[in-house]
Amino acid sequence: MTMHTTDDSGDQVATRPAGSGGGGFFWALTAAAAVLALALSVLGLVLPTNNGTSSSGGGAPAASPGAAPASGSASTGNNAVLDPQAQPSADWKAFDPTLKPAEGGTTHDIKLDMTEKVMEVAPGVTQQMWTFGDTVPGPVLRGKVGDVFNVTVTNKGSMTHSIDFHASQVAPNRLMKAINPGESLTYQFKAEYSGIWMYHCGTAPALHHIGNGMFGAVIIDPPNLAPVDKEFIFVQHELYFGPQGQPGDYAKMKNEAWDAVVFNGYRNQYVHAPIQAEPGKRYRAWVIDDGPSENSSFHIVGTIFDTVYKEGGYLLKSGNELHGGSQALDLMPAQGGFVEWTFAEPGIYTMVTHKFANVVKGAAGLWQVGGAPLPPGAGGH
Ligand SMILES: [Cu+2]
Repeated sequence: MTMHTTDDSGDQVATRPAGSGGGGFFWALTAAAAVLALALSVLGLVLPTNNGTSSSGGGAPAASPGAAPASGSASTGNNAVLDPQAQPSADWKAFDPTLKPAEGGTTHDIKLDMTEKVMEVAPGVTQQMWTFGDTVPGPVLRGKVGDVFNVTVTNKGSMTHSIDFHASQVAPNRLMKAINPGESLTYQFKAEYSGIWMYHCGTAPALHHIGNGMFGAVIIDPPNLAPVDKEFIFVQHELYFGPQGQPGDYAKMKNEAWDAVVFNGYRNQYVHAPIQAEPGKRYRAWVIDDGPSENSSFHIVGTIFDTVYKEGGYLLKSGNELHGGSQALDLMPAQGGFVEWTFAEPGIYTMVTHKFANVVKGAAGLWQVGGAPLPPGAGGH
């Protein structure tokens, strides 16, 4: 059995001061948050039964709408605050982590709209995200080495954006240029190298545009990629809550003061919507850290990765002569790779970034393997 320990501070979530009338720091203890408690209990962490839990809103979402901050403005002080009692809304749907194979053909004609969309990013918290393709993260583009991508990007929002494909080698001033509202740009590139590559808006301040949702991944399969039973995509990134329904807080972004670290856009997403899998099957997860600022140490409790590919090469291959295995894929912002593994037996397996301060901030998910019963509080979506 895998044992994890943590120090006694590993079980609390500190949220920022609630602002006017908020009464200072609001300590949301995980004992009150069933889903988080569950994620941690699966990890074998001991939760306090606790004391001193305060609530700023009697169960109502602890947030209030405020004036829309201009891009680049400082915090307005009335940002949304996580309510540990909140659950995902009834019509919330998880971001499907299933990754499809690359489409056939060597030319990919893709249309990508830049939009501003209010979406739920955590239970009880909605934000106006700036997106590629109406989702956070944006859609995965996938092909093979040598493929050509013709991506026509149209700005359907109200502010200027741009796009930067790390999979490309181009003059930034030619293609990563400003796309004003209503304008389009066709960004053509040839995928000359394999890997999982970040794409993002690069309009100043890029920190705000990336921190508010404008990122995604391009996957260029390495030659002779081994077959697996199923592939998945996990984009780790941070969330910096602004006022309810408004863009994320730029001052927090500058201070690396994230409210949540998540996989694929939503806090504890795959605790609310556990991923289905079967023992004995071979899985591959492509993982990229789209930041903008925090690192990742991707780990699935109870498994060992027998194959690891990172930033263009294999660190480890199944069947290696040293019988080497891997426990975590370490990524800095804008790095990516994939891991492969099998689940040894039915059960509930938790995936995390093994930087545990971020596990209690939403970087946790569950794999429901072989139909094993879920712990109380998990699932439902
Ligand atoms: Cu932008």
